[in-house]
Order: sequence, then structure tokens, then C-alpha cells
Amino acid sequence: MLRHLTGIALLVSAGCNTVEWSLMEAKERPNIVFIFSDDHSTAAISAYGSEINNTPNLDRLAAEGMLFENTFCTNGICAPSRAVILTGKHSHLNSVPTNAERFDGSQTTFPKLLQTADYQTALVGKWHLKSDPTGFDFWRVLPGQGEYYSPDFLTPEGRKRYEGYCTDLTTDFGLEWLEERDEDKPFCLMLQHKAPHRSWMPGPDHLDLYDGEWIPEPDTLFDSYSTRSRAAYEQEMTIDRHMYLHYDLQVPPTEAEGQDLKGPDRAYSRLLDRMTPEQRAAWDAAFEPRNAAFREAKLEGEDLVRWKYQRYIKNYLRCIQSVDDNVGRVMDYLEAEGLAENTIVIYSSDQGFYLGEHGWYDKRFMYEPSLRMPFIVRWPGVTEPGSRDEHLVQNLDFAETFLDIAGVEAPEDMQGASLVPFLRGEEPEDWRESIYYEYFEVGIHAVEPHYGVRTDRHKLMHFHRIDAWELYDLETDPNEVHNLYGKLGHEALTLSLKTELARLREHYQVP
Ligand SMILES: [Ca+2]
Repeated sequence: MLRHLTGIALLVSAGCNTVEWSLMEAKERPNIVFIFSDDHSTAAISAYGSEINNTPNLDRLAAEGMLFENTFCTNGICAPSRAVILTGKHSHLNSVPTNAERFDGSQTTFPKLLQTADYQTALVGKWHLKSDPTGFDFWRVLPGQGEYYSPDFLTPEGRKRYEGYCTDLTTDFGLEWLEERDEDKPFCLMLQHKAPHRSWMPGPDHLDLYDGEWIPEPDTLFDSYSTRSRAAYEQEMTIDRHMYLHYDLQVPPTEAEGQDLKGPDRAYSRLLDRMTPEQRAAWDAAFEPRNAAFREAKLEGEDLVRWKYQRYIKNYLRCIQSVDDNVGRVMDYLEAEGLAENTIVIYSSDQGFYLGEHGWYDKRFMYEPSLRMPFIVRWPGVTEPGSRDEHLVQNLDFAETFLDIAGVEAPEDMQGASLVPFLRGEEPEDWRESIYYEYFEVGIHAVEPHYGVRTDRHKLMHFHRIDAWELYDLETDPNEVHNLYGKLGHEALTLSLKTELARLREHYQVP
């Protein structure tokens, strides 16, 4: 219903009817540039109030557009989030519940529907869905997670290595495609960065950023997990015990350590070997003195955790700085080409990330740091500059939003709703009051599968394999360290959330 209303609003404002959409001048139909990163927490964007970094270009995007304060993923890992965005359907219906599956490219996706409306579509960067992309006139994607330095890219013609830094190259390829596009048709360009995904390898421009500085630690870096279910104790994603010294923290192995490398650490030297001699020299000049000081200090216990946090967070933020630079490059390009006024620029990330909260890195859990996604939209002449929206929205809504922007009717079986009314500053009558989340993957980082409901104030999570529940009051306990489930006085709240959870599972056709 919402879809139809917003569609009409668009048509009325454009002064035409549905039949005439296809006849409209290309210049009147907005272009879409979707800039999408990987694992970028809102806590590392200054427009969202970051206390640890500055992102001037993302702030500029927010200052010229609308920042959504409450955007949540439906399933907090890489490939599933991408599948939800393409299909507008929850993971249990879109063929990719975990990172293991191959995306069924025969499904209806928003890029395919944009193509039917004469949009030119392109995808560059991280794809991670295993099958070849469908619905794109042009694609050049990273195999799997991709590499930061001298990455390989896949195209319909095959695999090729490119010299350079992945974040810069992804933007280069996107802008090159824009140069060669048909100027008589609108376009949708998806620029999908690997950064700031593990293993955090900063680019040549930011190797020395934060050198000698101390980044504030989160309140829960040394979380005891008391009151939580055993899922919180038994995960394998702590900075203390599960971060790899070489692969994750960029400390080369000693000769003795090199004899017994485990897990991702075995890949460490291969990543460095991809660098050009110039890149490698700059890298070594930055990291060798820091690594020598680390070896010298022989840290233990909490001091070692604190050092690991500093090393991790600085490299993570350095990777983000290149993403921010490249957001600025895209905005400058659009401005210089006279495209800025009719191009919607969106920034988002597949899910959030733990920046030391609960002692963790990684994502997966339904707790706030990884549940939240950044979502900023600049639509000149439509979104009020510097505006903020607080409604509960999800990546589930992106497909229908893009279709609405393009004047294309969304299929009935998409499960989200268009966000265009919010972008126009309108208030839909019956917006959702809760969101549904489900994480399916078993084994990786030992995070128990779970599902749950979040309202504007409360969150109820069920770790169903171990039948454990957690309940949080986000207003009084924003760090989610006081599990209220089973505590006296919360019976009515628990019951109402369980009822809402059951309603959502039925509504979204959870098997
Ligand atoms: Ca991710």
C-alpha cells in the first residue's frame, strides 16, 4: 500500500502518469550512486557522532542530505546483507542465509527491474555472492573477499590483477564506467568497497594517520558477560584471544613463530607479497618501528589487549579514511560533470562491527554495534539538507526505495517498504514499530544462531539451539550489559515482545 502511495506522490510531482514514465527525458529521472562498504560501524563516522575519527566527506554527504539514525541489517554478515539488498527479501527467502551459499542469480532483483526501466546498471568492487552478477550492464568484482593491495578483479572476460589500492581502484573503475555510459539514459552505479573488512591493511595515503595517538577505548572492552546467555561467553571473536597477530594485526612472525603459523596467519606474507616495491617500502617504513617497539615491550594481560585494540582500531580507521576520500572523489566528479543535481548519492555498509565493544571485533550478533548500518542519502531538491530520520528502517527496504526513486513498481513479494516518503520529509501513517533479525551461520567465530525483535526501546533475542533468551532496555542500558530476561518485573514486557516476535516471523514467512 505504502508503495503505491509514494509512487503516486512521485508521479504527481513529476507531472505525468505511469504510462508516460518511459517517455520521460532521461535527464528528469534521477541517477543512483550507491556507495557501499563492508563492516563500517556508525561509531566510526563523525556524522553519527564518532568519538574516534573524522570522516569529512561522509559528513558532507550528511550535511547535504538525510542521515538515517536507526537503520538495521536483517542478518549481520557480508553475503546475506548483499542478497537482502538485491532482492528486498529476508535471508530465508533469498537463497543466501549464510556466507556459504551461492546466490541464485535467476531471482528478481532491483538492478534487473531498473534495467527494464531503461536504467544502465553497473557493479564494481566486493560482490561476495559466488555466482556471476546478474542485472548489470557492466560488472567488475573482487573474487571472494578480495585483496587490499594489487587486487584481482573478475569480469565476464575473466580474472585480472590491477596495480594499486583496492578502495581507489574500485572508485576508478566506477568513474571510468560513468565516462563511457550512454548519456541519454539514467544510471545506477553500485560502488562496493572491500574496506574496512579484515585484514585491515591501510592504503598508502594513510599509513601514518593516528601515529603516536591514543584512540579512546569502548566502555565494555573488558566485558565480563555476566547476566548474558552462554552465547556471549562462548563466541570466538575476542580481541584478546581470537585476533591473529600477523594477519589481523600486521606484526610479521619471528623465525620461530613462522614455523607454526595457524589459520589466517598462514596467508599473511602472501598479502604483503602483492605490494609493489614502492608500496612495500612505505609499508615497512610505517610499521617496522612500531612492530619493533611492540616486540621490545613484551606486553601481557590487559596491557596486551589494549595494545591489540590500538593496533586494530587504527588500521581499521585508516582503511575507512580511504573510503571517505573516495566518497569525496565521487561527489567531486558528479559536481564537475554537472551530474550532482540529478544524482542520488547513498552511503551504507553491509552491517556494523564491534570496535572493541564487549571485547570483540567482527559482527553476527544482534547487539547494537553490528546490528546498526550507516545509511545516508543525498537527493538534491528532495531531501532537506542536514536532516535526520529516526524511523526503524532496514536494508530490506533498499530495493523498494531504489525502485520507487526510478518510478518502477516493486513486486508484491518484496518484503520491505520504500523510504522515499522519509526522504521527502513525509510521515507515512503505518510505519513498522519493530524489526526482525535472524543470524543463521553455524561455526564461524562460534556465534550461536539466533533471531530476535527490536523496537525503538527494547530488544529480545532467542538463541534457539541452546534455548537461551536475552532482553535489553536500550534506553537505560545502551551498552546491552544487563540482560533482563527472567528478571522479576519484566513479565509483561517479555510477553509482549514474544508476541511481536511471533507476529514478525509469521509476517515475514519464516519457515
Ligand atoms: Ca561485512
